[in-house]
Amino acid sequence: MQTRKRFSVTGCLKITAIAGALAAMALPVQAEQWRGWNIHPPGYPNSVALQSFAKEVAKTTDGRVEPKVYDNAVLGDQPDAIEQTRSGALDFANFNMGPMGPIVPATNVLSLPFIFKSVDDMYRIMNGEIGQRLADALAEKNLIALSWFGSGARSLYNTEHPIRTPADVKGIKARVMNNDLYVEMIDNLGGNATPMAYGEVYQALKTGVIDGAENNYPSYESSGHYEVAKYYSLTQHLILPECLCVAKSSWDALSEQDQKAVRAAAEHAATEQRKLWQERVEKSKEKVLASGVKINEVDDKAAFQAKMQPIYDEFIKQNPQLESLVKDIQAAQ
Ligand code: BDP
Repeated sequence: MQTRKRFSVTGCLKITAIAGALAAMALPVQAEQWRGWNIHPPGYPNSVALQSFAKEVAKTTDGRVEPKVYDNAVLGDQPDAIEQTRSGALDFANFNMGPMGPIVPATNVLSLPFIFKSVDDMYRIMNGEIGQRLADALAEKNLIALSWFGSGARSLYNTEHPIRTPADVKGIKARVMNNDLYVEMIDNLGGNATPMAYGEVYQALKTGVIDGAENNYPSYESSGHYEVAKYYSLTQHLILPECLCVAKSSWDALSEQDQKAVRAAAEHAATEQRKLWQERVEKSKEKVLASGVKINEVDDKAAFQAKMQPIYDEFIKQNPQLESLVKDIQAAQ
């Protein structure tokens, strides 16, 4: 008697086909829904670039990661959002390095007034080995910086008068971002610094709680601050890079292939943001001028710089381990 075969070839094929169909039906790949924080309104260069990032990531990970960007800081103010991203409650964000300083001390080097001579110097330096050192410092605090955006140069603006010399800052109540270095910066110029969330500045200017603030042209314009504070003085005291950062826990959950795709999308987003930025600076400048804003050069930038020396001295005294980073940035320009 012939032994019966356990499985016929056709039976095997059928089972394989059924199993395959079941797997396809019952186990669609679970997409990672990523929540992204953005402080700016739709249409702002950073917002547009973040949308491009989200779209490219969804496409190049074949839908395994689905980022969604929440504009206008609806998920919280910046210091809060930094903590949320560190803990993995948020998956990605575009952060300015100003409010990052209190959390990642090495990034405070970027907040030393006048450390960068130009926006181009900042881009070049952040694209290189120094940018990598800063990315490493961020990674230690659970933030994976994938690319660097620009945010131009920040200048002082106020409701009272043009600022031409440090003496003109005397008595001005100026809002600063959340970082003690900026409090010292304004105090050293003779003003009164008031740290405050970005979203509260418009109202504070309107009600006279503060007389001024400092920012780049696009933010001065898009926030509406120019409607109230009509004197924009080109102190250009800070040239701050911004990161496109991913939460370490979200990053670590990705396959190597998806990490590559996400990094490439972040780099493309930075290229787009930098290009859109330049265009927006011009548009914002035109818009504020058309509304009657008075823009002035400062007569003697060196006078402002000289007032910042004690900040450098104190910073290096408090953070001797960061002296080489300061020196390396200076030497690279
Ligand atoms: C803008 C930055 C944003 C800051 C804001 C501020 O892009 O990240 O939060 O300034 O002044 O230029 O708070």
